[in-house]
Amino acid sequence: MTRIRTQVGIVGAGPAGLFLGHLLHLEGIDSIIIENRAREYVIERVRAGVLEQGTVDLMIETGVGERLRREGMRHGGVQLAFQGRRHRIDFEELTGGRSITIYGQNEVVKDLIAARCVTERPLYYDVEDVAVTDFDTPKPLIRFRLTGKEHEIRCDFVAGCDGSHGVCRPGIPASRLCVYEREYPFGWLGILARAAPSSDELVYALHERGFALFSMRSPTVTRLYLQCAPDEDLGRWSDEAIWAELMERFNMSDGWRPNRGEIAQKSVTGMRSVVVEPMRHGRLFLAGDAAHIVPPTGAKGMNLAVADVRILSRALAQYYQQGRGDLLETYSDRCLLRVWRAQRFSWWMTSMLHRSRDGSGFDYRRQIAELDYVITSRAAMTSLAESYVGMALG
Ligand code: RFL
Ligand code: PHB
Repeated sequence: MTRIRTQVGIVGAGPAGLFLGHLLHLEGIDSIIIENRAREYVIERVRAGVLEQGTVDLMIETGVGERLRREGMRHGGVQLAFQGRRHRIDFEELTGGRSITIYGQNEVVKDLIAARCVTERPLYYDVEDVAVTDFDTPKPLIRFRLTGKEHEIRCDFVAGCDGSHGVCRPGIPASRLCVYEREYPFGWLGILARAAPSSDELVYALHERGFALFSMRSPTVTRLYLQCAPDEDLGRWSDEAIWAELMERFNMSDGWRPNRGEIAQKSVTGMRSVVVEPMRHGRLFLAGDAAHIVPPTGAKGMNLAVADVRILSRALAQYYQQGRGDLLETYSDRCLLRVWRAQRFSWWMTSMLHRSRDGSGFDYRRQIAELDYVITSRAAMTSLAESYVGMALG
């Protein structure tokens, strides 16, 4: 048995866990990060692409934004497409100069891993059988196996940053949690294509056949999504069928289309909204997807994870530097304010842009009216823009 002692034990090396480790290091606080997947798997996983201004600013301020500054693609707006036409929502003009940046989640993760390696603080991959206990006592315990050996970490606090399928949240007695949940009756089929983006901005499209999203990762890689069934069988989709469906849904009267290219990756994701309250149990603090999930239409998941750990790192810094726990006490409430705002926005974007299968046509006409309102009313487009670029980080 290997026994280790640290101040903060972090479970999960996604954006939440790695960013927390980085922020704590800058405050002089010791941590150990454990991850049950392989390093390559975590880096290769294709996920989010949109960073809010606050996330970008935090990366730059804390010294992990150098490559982001060089390679991130700054976007001053997005486009909404319906009935064959695209309409621009100008974020910069509507929000006093705020914008979003396209930079893959895996790039964020790579930059944070590089920063962690420089600190020489521990980051263990491929750990097995993780169990978190004693978080109701002053000395929580994390147990796991690494290369066949049992390990125990005694710490002051545990950060549950282990995503939606982790062990931290299920380790809390159900009677002490309130879980709010909504499943959506659709999923996204996503592809990465080796093709130059044919638009400088994202295009969110509602078509009679369903939602489609045009995004990108770099000047040579386009990212595209199609609304599908939540349990869609990818095997039924040949590359040709995916392109045919995309071209149909992005059929614009000005002739605009995504560029085609070799499909490098494809996957299907279901969509749900989840919020766990409270986000703290004794000395266990949940952050990121471990505490909440949003449907991806609002592009908020990773940004929420970063916002949570920023609040948590400040609270822990106050505890260690001033011996005070008031920011730890208010951690959950402060995070949940932003989380529920993001849930509302993500739900609204999802319901406005996806085709329900009720077949009556009422919802579709209502959605077109809503989109028409958003592109013609300055108040409505400002509301979308403000929520999309995100609340300033507190
Ligand atoms: P993660 O990234 O899931 O990381 C959790 C980590 O914990 C590990 N883990 C464990 N480690 C140790 N022991 C255990 N028992 C463990 N169990 C699990 C996991 O292997 C993993 O490495 O959660 P985190 O850090 O909270 O980050 C959240 C984000 O990953 C997520 O919210 C976003 O990807 C959501 N998302 C988007 N967010 C945005 O901000 N902007 C976007 O444009 C955006 N687009 C998306 C998205 C998510 C998508 N999918 C695939 C769900 C688009 C898609 C399609
Ligand atoms: C992405 O580029 O992967 C992306 C962009 C916008 C979203 C979701 C995902 O709303």
